[in-house]
Amino acid sequence: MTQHGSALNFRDFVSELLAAGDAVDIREPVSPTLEAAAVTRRVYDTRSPAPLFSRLTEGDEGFRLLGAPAGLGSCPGQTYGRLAAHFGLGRDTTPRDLLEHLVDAMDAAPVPPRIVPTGPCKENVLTGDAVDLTRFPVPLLHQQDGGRYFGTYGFHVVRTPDGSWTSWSVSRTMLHGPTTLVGPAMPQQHLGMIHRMWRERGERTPWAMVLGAPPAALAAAGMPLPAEVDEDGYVGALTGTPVDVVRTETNGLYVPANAEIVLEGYISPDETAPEGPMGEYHGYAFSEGRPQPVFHVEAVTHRDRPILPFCVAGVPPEENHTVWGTMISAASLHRLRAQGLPVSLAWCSYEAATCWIVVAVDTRKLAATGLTERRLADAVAEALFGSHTGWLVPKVLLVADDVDITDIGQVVWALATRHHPATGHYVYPEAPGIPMVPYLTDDEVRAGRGGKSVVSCLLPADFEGETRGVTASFRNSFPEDVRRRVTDRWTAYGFPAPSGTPRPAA
Ligand SMILES: Cc1cc2nc3c(=O)[nH]c(=O)nc-3n(C[C@H](O)[C@H](O)[C@H](O)COP(=O)(O)O)c2cc1C
Ligand SMILES: [Mn+2]
Repeated sequence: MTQHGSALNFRDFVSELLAAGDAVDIREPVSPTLEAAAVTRRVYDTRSPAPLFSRLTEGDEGFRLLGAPAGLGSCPGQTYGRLAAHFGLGRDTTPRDLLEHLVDAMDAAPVPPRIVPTGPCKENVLTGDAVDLTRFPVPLLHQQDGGRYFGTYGFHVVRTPDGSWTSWSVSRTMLHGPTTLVGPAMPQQHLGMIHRMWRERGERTPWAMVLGAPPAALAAAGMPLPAEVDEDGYVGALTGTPVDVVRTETNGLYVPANAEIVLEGYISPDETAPEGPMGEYHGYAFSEGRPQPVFHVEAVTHRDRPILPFCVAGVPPEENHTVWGTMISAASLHRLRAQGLPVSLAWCSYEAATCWIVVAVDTRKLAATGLTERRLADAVAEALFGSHTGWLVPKVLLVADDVDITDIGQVVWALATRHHPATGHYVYPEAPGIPMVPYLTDDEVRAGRGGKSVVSCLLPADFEGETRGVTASFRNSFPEDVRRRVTDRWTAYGFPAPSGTPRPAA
């Protein structure tokens, strides 16, 4: 018996999407060389169902691919349905409810995984000469890429030498040879930190990579939880169930028992190989690859007819925005609240490609703090830019919480009408940040600092507990009886019935 449900079983997740019409089983032959990725890119752009490629022109018979595993939907009221399914939540879940769910689990006691003797991931066990990654239909994702990417929607498993901390984290891996992968392990990310601990001992880093993982586990592996926090315990708290894990064949690590594909091996202490370029989360492909650590695969285990999920990184919305951005939003919201700041929500607008986070300021609480705008901006900058989560996002927008910050239209309106260009802009040249942000100068990339800002869309009145003017909108410009009469008689006027939830008015 293996555990079930869309949060803790990838195969069930795919079945649920198919049943809901949010995935399409493609039986036409499709090439993993650019064609599958082109379909997936168009799926993101058109908000179409996720493509399950069941017949590929390369790779072993029966091996499958799933594109856009957390792409957005076009059904009104179900925009976030595929993402919500990662957590076993309803297809109509709102970003606000999802964030509160993720934040609550950060405060809950971790629920450690449960070790089980075996599971579906052991249906096929390949070791020694049988290990050959090219049996899989490894996709070429963009014509400018330096290679095929095996791991764009899977997570690394590593453990500290003293065994005290197990890390699950998402980071890309490119096919390098039949038994090797190559990919980044940035020193600020937990994969890089733990790899360094082994290197300093002169040892190989025991490593595994999990593909087609329980969707809640994948999302948690893409979440900037603090160092020394085990993502597996967070998944248990989040889903209310310990994750079933099995021991690897070769290196003593533990991996989700029902994963589609597990790669086992080690990260070489010193060997590197060129990796990239690849179209990236910010929406650009830069022209050069870089030397990165080599991952040696000594065993592969997989389910029958395995499904390899993948993300085609680039302009929004793809999984770097829908999953990574959402998980950063939750971790940042938790951090801001923990610092006692008057914050009601935080949201990495998907359209901003995880390069800004909007923070909704609770204006009723703000006035009571007595903070000036400068001191609020500094306090938010200190809370975020000094943390693992805030390292990832260079810009912070402060917006009063009369605005629904999960609605990009309202954020643009607030930015245009409330941000004062002379006084509302605070820069933090010393703040550390991810060096991948496209606009950073060479010096900033080398220093790993700068290019970070807080942009205030707060009005002076917000600091005094007052409101300036009244929003001229359906909600505020008409008395309730007129609004009700208009909505009740909508079809009688001759309009089609509004589909889904109306866009919330400010
Ligand atoms: C689809 C997806 C792809 C990602 N690709 C990378 C990547 O290639 N490199 C990287 O450092 N982080 C990548 N991330 C972000 C990390 O997973 C994230 O920052 C996470 O917090 C890292 O784990 P850690 O906090 O345990 O270090 C990706 C996230 C997602 C959801
Ligand atoms: Mn971590």
